[in-house]
Amino acid sequence: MPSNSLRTVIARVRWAGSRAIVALLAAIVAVAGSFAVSGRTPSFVVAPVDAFVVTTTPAIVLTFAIEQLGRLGETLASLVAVALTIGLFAVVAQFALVGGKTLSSRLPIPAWVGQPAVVGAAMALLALLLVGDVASAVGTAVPAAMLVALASGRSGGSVSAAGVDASRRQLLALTGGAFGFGIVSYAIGSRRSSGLERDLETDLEADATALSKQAADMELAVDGIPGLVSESSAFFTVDINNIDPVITADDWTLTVTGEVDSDYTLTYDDLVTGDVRTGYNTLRCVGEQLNADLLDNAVWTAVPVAPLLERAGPGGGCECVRVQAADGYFQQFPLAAMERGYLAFGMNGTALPRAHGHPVRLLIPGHWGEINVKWVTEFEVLEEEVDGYWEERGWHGTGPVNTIAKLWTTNEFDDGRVQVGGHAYAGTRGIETVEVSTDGGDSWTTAELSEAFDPADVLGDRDAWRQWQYTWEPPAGDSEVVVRAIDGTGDIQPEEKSSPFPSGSSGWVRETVSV
Ligand SMILES: Nc1nc2c(c(=O)[nH]1)N[C@H]1C(S)=C(S)[C@@H](COP(=O)(O)O)O[C@H]1N2
Ligand SMILES: [Mo]
Repeated sequence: MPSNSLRTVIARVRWAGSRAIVALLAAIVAVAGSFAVSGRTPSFVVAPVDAFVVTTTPAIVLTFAIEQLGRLGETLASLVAVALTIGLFAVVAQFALVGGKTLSSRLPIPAWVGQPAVVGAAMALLALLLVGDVASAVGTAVPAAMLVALASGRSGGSVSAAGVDASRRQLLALTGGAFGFGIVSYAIGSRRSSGLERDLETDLEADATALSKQAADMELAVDGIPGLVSESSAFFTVDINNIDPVITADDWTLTVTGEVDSDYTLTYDDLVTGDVRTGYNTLRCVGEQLNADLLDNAVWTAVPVAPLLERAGPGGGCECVRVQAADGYFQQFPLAAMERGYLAFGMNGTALPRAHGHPVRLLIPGHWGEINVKWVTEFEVLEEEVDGYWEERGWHGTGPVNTIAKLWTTNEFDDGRVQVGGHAYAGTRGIETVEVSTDGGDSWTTAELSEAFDPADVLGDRDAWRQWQYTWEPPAGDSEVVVRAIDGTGDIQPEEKSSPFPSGSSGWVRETVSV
């Protein structure tokens, strides 16, 4: 009977089509539910997929993303990770829908019970495999099961025995519902994940506040450039993963191991009762474009690394250490640099924010941002040198930072004068002078500089930026403004341009000013 078999085929296709849509919607609400429960933490089911995406992305693509895309690259990577996770859950949901139907036909339970139960269980199992977190797993299972239950066909008020067999109108309603649930989950999840940061001792906070005030008093009056101390929330972040580790101060330990006389493990309370210092320190990322702003300064609360290393009695053939972090990041660099480093647990008068390495990060004065390892967990003294995370990908990020004068703002005054300004930084060499040319580099004038911080207030001598400004009356037409810094050793910032990869951008910043 051809018409009958045709009907069967149509019915099959419809069931397959609506099943695929229901599986996709179930996956969307499952992932959203996990976010509502976990927020941006490693318990969110997207976290391991995100880490997988980052580690399997070829170095050349990563370099492009860092150099050319910056924040946008991070957002794209996040979206790819979310899409892949939803895809993974959808495939599993698809099998679970079929399995649920088969199960119902074998057992005396209706499909509209069997399918939601099996889909819910499958989502929970997948979440457990991915993140091993029961709350997150329940967060995926409940909304997915509910969605499948709602999708179970009801004709004329009676529940269809066939299970998922949604009409087009029903599918539309479910799609709307799933996206609505996604938005609500996003809002709930975004509000979580704070509150794990400890209060700093009040006296440490007072020291930090005093240094912030002092910096504010030293600032030049220039519109459009950042202050001398960056707010923690505005301080740039660069991470290998889009989802930061969650480590409480009580859970944190640091192990000093490898080629040492005796290993030991330090707790947070051991650390903060050490030789605590408060001071300015500037970080700059090796991956930033010449005139970009992956450069910030904060007031850190920290203890020196040297006595902590000394306590273990470091040996080994290379005079070098590998530092490991909770996000799988690692760096290797000389003991000599480590011995001038700090372990920071406070930033601008509060506990170190999660984005900046809560509860403890390294600060290695004068070196590129990448060796300032966040969420630090282990120092391993080595016998032989090994590559760090970024060295494995072709970067040379462990050397001292390049000298840079940034031109971040141009202000035109009513009287016809023009002001240019920005920040300058040269690591532990310090900034001595900033010079400005308004004729393309033929002649140079000294710019006004913000007063240098007292080295006693800086973690790492002179390792803090300064502000500069220059105001003049330009002739009508175009002026080519060029800016360069001279560091504390008297070296002029090199003129030659180089791109960030592999050793950091350098060269003079040039800008055409037209009046
Ligand atoms: N554990 C860990 N530490 C890390 C990174 C990272 O991805 N993981 N990124 C590094 C890089 S490349 C830079 S530039 C600095 C940035 O520090 P910030 O995010 O606090 O500004 O952290 C460094 N420390
Ligand atoms: Mo970096």
